[in-house]
Amino acid sequence: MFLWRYLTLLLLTTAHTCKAKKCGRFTDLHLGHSFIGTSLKVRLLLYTRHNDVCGVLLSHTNLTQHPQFNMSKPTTFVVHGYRPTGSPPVWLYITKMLLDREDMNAILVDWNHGATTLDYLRAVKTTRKVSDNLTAFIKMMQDHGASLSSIHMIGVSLGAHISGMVGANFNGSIGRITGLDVAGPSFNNKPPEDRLDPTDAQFVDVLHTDTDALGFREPLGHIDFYANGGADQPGCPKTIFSGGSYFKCDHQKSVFLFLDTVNRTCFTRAYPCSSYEDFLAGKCLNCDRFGDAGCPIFGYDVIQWKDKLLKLNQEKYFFTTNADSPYCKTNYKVDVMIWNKSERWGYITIKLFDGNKEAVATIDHEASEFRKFTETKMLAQFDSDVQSVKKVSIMFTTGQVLQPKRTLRLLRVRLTHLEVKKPLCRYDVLLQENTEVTFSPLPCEESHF
Ligand SMILES: [Ca+2]
Ligand SMILES: [Ca+2]
Repeated sequence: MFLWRYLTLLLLTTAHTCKAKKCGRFTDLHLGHSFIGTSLKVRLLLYTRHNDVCGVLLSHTNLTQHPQFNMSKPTTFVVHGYRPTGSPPVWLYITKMLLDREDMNAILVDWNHGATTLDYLRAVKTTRKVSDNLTAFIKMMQDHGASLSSIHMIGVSLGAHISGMVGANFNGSIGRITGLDVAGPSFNNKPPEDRLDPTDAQFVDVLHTDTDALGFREPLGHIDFYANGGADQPGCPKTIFSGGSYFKCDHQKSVFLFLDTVNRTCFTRAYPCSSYEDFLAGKCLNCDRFGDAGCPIFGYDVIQWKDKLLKLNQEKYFFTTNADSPYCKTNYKVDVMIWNKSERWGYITIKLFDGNKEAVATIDHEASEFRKFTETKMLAQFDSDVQSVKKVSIMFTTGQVLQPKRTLRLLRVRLTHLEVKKPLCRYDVLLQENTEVTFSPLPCEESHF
């Protein structure tokens, strides 16, 4: 809903402004161009707070004719990737979002002529030329007083490798490169000089959303986020019968997840872990190495963790999301102790209520094991945040339909919001399989044990 309102507003404003003066627009091509193939043309569209919806087509030779291009402000380049159909990316409003967030020069790098071809390898070959073009442009910016540290390049797919090549041309002096589902095909297993890597900028942050198809598998930056494990995204089609979106949905999700952090819709902490399975099992919730700041927040603001991250080894960071915006989940640590004589295996669904709102988490990535007087620790990821929890409901299921229904006798259940950290407890709860039990949570008293 929010996205559509944003787009409509943007279209109306653009239409209005463009009547008054000519706005530079992203090149719109079609499938015919893709069949024939296109030769490279790099167009740079500048947006600032004076012209946040009407792009100015920048000259590659003379910057003095663009008074709104202020070199004392930070500059963010947004670089797209392969465009097999020739159409403009759907996320072009990113420049407006960046400007709403920060006073800067936001430059959309339009290399649609070059990216539009049925031959992916041809587009890959073109990336080096795009990076040379941008390198020459940034050198010209330097001549006009811009500092490399104040440059941020946001690269999508092939655009991330282009950003990496530009960064390498400046020996890693560019301030920051953000790679959004960095292209995998023909780059996986390539040496660092032929792809994005941590030496390409002072800080390199990377988001992986489609490691099993279009995205890059291994870590490439100072921090690498693997959303929902990095391979497949919730809300994206699982079969080819869903048409074209099957191919690009996971890949494109990287941009939407990032945008939610630019406009502060989302606040998602990511946890370093050796595998997604261990993360889901709640084994990687320790953030001590980051001190008071806690584990890094995914997205635009991760730059605040730069100094700490530069001292650490490359590692995978995990978080999960909802299928739609707002994508953030709310994480709780759940500790359960039972007093059944024999062990139980099963799945837990928890709901939190504040009187109006309800949040749900199902812990079903694998069956949890419950043993007498032994604490079972789980990670519960709720689809929304409930500020003041008045009621909690829990349901236990084994997933087995043929065996008699089981019971789970909880000696104690403890829920700890990972941000708020004030635990909620309940003692002596009897769960009948597949039957929801609702109760009011109590403050936890360690004296019970
Ligand atoms: Ca590199
Ligand atoms: Ca995938």
